[in-house]
Amino acid sequence: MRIDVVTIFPEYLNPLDVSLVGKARARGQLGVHVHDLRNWTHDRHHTVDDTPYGGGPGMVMKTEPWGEALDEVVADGFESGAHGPVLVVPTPSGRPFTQELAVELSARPWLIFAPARYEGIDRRVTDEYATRTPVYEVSIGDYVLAGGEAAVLVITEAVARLLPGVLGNAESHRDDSFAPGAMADLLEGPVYTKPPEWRGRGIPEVLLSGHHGKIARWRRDEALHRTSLHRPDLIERADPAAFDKKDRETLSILGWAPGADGRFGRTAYTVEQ
Ligand code: 6GU
Repeated sequence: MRIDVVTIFPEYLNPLDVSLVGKARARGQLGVHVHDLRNWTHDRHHTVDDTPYGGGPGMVMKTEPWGEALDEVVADGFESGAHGPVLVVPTPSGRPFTQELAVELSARPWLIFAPARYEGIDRRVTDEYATRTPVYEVSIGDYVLAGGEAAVLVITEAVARLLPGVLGNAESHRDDSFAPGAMADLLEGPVYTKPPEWRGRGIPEVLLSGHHGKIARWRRDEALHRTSLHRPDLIERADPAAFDKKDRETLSILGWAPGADGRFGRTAYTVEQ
């Protein structure tokens, strides 16, 4: 996969040199190219923003530097053999970034990130590129960052770990919270490792039992418990067919019951958690 990032803060992307993404780059599984947007300005002050038409607070990023930058980045990429670019524009007004979208992006050969600072990029830039290539406007959550650079780091890491051969253990993403499959749509419960006792705290007996069925059941119950506590919306949304008889017993203890449509909702009685 090839990744280009055009930004006014190239150093902000330095973390892409380390950890999983850094290793993927070193192994040649990922090519990352960071570009300074100000290289495509022509005035003495390297101006990239201006006041918004219609008034209001803040500044808007200008069309011309972005247009020239993206044209050149796209042309250079094609010249080095890249194909199938998609433009990813991190913005708090984008669609939510989910594991599903990470999987979709990980199947693309070439991502071009255009993170904005200030109040955003002049709309005409995305409108223009949308005529040539898919454009994804993506938000990483319901809060406001000063710019999209942190979102580029988040999205790149979520996508890179899905690339073939990037994770050491091929099975490591099977049980991910939000991964499609066995534990779909439940948060993962707690995990433990040696020593067996630390500051007077032991580990749950069942994990030492060697009884795989009981361990799987315990993990599932912990996942249901944690999901009920932190993400009740996931239980409300879940396909009830995903819950077996034991799950239903656990959900009942946690204060959930199936409604008329079979989907689970809170009962009046909900345990303290
Ligand atoms: Cl992608 N950008 C900014 N500036 N704020 C955000 C965001 C992105 N996602 C959530 N908040």
